[in-house]
Amino acid sequence: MKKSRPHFPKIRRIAYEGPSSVNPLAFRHYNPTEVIDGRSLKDHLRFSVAYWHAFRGTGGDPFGPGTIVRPWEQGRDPVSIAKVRLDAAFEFFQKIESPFWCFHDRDIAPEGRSLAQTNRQLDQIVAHAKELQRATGVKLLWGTANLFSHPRYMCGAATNPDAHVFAYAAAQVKKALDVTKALGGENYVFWGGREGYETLLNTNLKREQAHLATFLHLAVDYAKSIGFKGQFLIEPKPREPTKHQYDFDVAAGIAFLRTHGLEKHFKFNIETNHATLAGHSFQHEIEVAAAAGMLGSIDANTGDLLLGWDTDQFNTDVRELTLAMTSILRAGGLGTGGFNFDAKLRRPSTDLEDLFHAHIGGMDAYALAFKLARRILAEGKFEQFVAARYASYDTGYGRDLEKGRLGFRDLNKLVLTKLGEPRPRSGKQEYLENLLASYLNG
Ligand code: XUL
Ligand code: CO
Repeated sequence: MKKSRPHFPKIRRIAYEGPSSVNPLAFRHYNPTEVIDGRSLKDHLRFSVAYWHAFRGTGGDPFGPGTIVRPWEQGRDPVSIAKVRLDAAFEFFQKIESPFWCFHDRDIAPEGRSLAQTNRQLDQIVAHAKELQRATGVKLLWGTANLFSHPRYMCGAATNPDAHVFAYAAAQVKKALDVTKALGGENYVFWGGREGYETLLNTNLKREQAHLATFLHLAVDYAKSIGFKGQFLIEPKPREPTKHQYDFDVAAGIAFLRTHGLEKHFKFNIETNHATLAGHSFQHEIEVAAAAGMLGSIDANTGDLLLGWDTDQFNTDVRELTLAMTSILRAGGLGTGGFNFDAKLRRPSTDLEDLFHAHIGGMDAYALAFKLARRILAEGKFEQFVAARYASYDTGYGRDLEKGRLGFRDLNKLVLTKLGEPRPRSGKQEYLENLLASYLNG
């Protein structure tokens, strides 16, 4: 492959310099080659760059257009620009030590005048991406289809009241699955962009949910028919863009999947900012998915406590990430998933270098959280505390109860003849919070 001029000429591959480094363009905690339990940190963490934010984000918001202008965004032919943009992206993936990337079909290639033309353009870009993946070793964590930007999807894709739009969305996802398979994607994500409603005055909720289930069944069937082995993931979000989205949170997602016989085929891609928009903590969503054996992958970002929307910021909150990591590690990790930085630069962060600062901060915070969580789990103090708290279910009538051997009559008799009044026991939250702080603060 022809070597072109670098797009980030002033920035070298980011090196690990250790916790005492003051170099803002170095890692302090993420050492990709560090081996832990026989696996490199790169393989443990499986970081991924989100193409839509890192390479299509311009800083635009509802009050004004983009502010971020990249030097490679030049020329008239959108397909040629898309190719150069991809070159810049792969240079970035390598320099930031990200082993994976993620994209929507429409992020990487422009829409044409017809679906056929759009697909041809996509094929050209995918051929280029395949070559870049081969040359750099960077892999595809997941692919997805953008079923929310184009006006045709203003009332949803799979949940659109017009069957014509459903059909179009199906054709688009068919192609996105072909493309994800061609690039060796390890997962495929459904985020329900506009799969929800603005008002019940014009909505048949039951029918829309049934259509969404049909759509997902068709995707599963098609994937099987082409031999796509990647994991399907649902990414819940409660609102924005629609007022009410059907995949509100992980619990709603599990109920939906089980209701429609889809639970064997899907896991969850949990996004921090989506969790908090739903009124949950990041760790809560991870625990709910893990309890159902459906923890799949993470969209790594955060919101802003003072803002009520999906601000998609880079997360450097080591406390929040350490709690999340303990839950992820306890659940046995993410399998084919990873940590995808679904996060964008703030509108005034216009330097090329800012893209590096942003990802370095996120990667370092996750790497530190990973190490802290491993220590916490290895020492087992929280596990022991929790185990002791539930110990009454391990023996005697408690165990019989868990095994389903006792009914209300038996329990009533037990209390009246033997047990009497329970003795309240402290939950010791403050003690536990101090214990957590002792790990975080050294
Ligand atoms: C939107 C969001 C999406 C999905 C992929 O809030 O998170 O970018 O991750 O469609
Ligand atoms: Co996301």
